[in-house]
Amino acid sequence: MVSVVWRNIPTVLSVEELLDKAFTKAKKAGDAVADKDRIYRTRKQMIRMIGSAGDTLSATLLDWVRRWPSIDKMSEFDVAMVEAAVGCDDYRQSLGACQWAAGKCVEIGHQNSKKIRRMVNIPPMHESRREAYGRICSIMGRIEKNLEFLRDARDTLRTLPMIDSSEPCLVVAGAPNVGKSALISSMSTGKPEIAAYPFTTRQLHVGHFINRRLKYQLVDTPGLLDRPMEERNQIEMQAIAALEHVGDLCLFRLDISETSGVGMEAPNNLLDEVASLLPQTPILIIDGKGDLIGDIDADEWDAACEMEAALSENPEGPIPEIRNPATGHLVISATAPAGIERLRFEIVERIGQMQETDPLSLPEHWHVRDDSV
Ligand SMILES: Nc1nc2c(ncn2[C@@H]2O[C@H](COP(=O)(O)OP(=O)(O)O)[C@@H](O)[C@H]2O)c(=O)[nH]1
Ligand SMILES: [Mg+2]
Repeated sequence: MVSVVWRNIPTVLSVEELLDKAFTKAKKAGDAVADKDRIYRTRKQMIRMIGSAGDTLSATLLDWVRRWPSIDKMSEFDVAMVEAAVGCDDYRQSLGACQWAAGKCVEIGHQNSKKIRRMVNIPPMHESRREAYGRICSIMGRIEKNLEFLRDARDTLRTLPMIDSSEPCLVVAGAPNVGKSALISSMSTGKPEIAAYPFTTRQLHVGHFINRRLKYQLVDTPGLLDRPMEERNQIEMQAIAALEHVGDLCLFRLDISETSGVGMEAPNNLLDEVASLLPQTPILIIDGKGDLIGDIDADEWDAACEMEAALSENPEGPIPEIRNPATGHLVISATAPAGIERLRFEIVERIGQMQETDPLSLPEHWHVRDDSV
């Protein structure tokens, strides 16, 4: 299952633009015909024009059908995103309409060319060409709504998060303002991409880091896991179910510093809720904003920050581990930064253990040579 690169879906022209492109090309094809005999010349010209218009339209439409990702080949996560963003039925139907129109345009070309081939007078040839153009226009008129749908869908789909379900994926959850996005930024190679879930106006971050050739993806969940159950609609629940399948591990960020203004009770309720929404995903609880936690010994904290800073010079150096004496959770700070490398280490270990269940099994796409044949 390959993840969809939403940015690569091609632009879809409007019916008017598409017809303009096809008829302009057809006119050029007709003009290029040379023959001394007027009847021969006209016949050839008309046949060329019809053929060229039909072929241009059908090739363009089929190219879109081929390049727009097929729902049947998408991961569960991508299907849930398409369903929530634009609706899978309309998506399928619109591409199906393009396919149908492509076939029709070629068919019209063939039918009218056949007629023109048998004609001996010039005026009916022109008439038949005009008729073919009229039929083509009417076919295209019938898919106008579908093309409009695809044009709008493209704008929406391009903002969706891209997650490769064959690589590890970490879902970052926690209350608003707890520092989820900051965590993703501090763990990611390069700048995280900004994406959007279809049901929230808040932007989400998608980052990744590479460890031993595995790409660990980190996804934010704004507005998805941090809202009360009763406010969620069915589409959102589907997306959460998809996160459950794509997420190997959930990083739950607790904000136990005083800054977020909520007591411990609210985040604990949220943690229970996240655990019930993602029943099969192991949850790693981390205490965020470590720089603001009073319980941690200041000297120990400073030493950890120094060790963490030294890692950028010497990646093989010791990785500091800070735990909150009050909770026992790993402590991190995106601003210091501190605890980030320990968290990374922990993630890689955990995911490694999960994948070790059958050491003889090869990843899905690996080829096994069978020497017995
Ligand atoms: N002091 C401190 N502030 C942080 C830390 N992580 C995030 N913040 C701040 O907390 C605020 C919310 O962070 P953000 O990542 O946007 O939270 P999100 O809503 O969970 O994505 C921002 O102003 C961050 O600068 C941290 O480790 N320490
Ligand atoms: Mg955020």
